[in-house]
Amino acid sequence: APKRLSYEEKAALAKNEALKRLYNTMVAKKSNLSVAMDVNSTEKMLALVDEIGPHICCLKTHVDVLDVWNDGVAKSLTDLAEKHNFLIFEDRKFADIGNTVVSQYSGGVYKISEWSDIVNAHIVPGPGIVDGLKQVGLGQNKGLLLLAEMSSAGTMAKGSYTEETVRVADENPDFVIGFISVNPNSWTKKSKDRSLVHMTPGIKLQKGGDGLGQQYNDPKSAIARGSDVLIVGRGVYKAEDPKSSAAEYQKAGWEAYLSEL
Ligand code: 6AU
Repeated sequence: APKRLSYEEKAALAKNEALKRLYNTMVAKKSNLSVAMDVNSTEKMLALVDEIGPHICCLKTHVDVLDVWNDGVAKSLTDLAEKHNFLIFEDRKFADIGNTVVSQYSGGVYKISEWSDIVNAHIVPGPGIVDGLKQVGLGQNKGLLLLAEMSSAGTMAKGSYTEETVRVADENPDFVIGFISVNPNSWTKKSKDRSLVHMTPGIKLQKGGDGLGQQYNDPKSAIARGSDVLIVGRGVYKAEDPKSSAAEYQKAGWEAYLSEL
């Protein structure tokens, strides 16, 4: 197998500004941790993000689960991103035709493109979804992740579907920055672009599930399977002490990465 690239090497190959910033942030903070702050209270979300901010390279949001949203909340989030130096990934999972996602990405109540650096999309509709999102995001230096695999039991994102995401990514090297993936080493051999990032959900120090289909792997095995960024939700925000839990996941993820080089 070809030698694994360091985050610095991937940054040097990156063709997208958001991707370059992501790798540079990871290196600067020694963090490959993205926390999914999936709490429903906006006030609590902002307070927790301020606590764990020093430990993450990227904050993952689900804006549509929050109890309050307005331009002031968006400003608070981007202020925290600047204060702690992290990127914002809105986990919107777009899945519609190109013309519709243009509006969903830029308009509505959330105006996602104004405050997020990264979004993600399913390729179920075909490559037009990437063209639509790109129309909004490329000029603003945003990046797109394709859902190549999912962490949930019984996922249909597998086999030739997963491989098709590689082709769509290779056709859009300026805008597609990588994948949501679980076991990338098993299917990325065909990818021409070694700068792409693999972000992996379903991460917890204790293996197991949640009774609703989520399946957990530990940080070390995820990195060994080719993941670059670990996404941790409940492992951090449900912990008794979210800040020390974030520090623990940061350390586990970074040591796993160093051991792979
Ligand atoms: O650590 P958890 O299980 O509390 O949270 C996992 C987070 C949630 C999911 O919406 C998201 O990761 N997720 C995704 C993403 C990031 O796209 C894909 C997937 O296959 N599984 C998954 O859990 O915010």
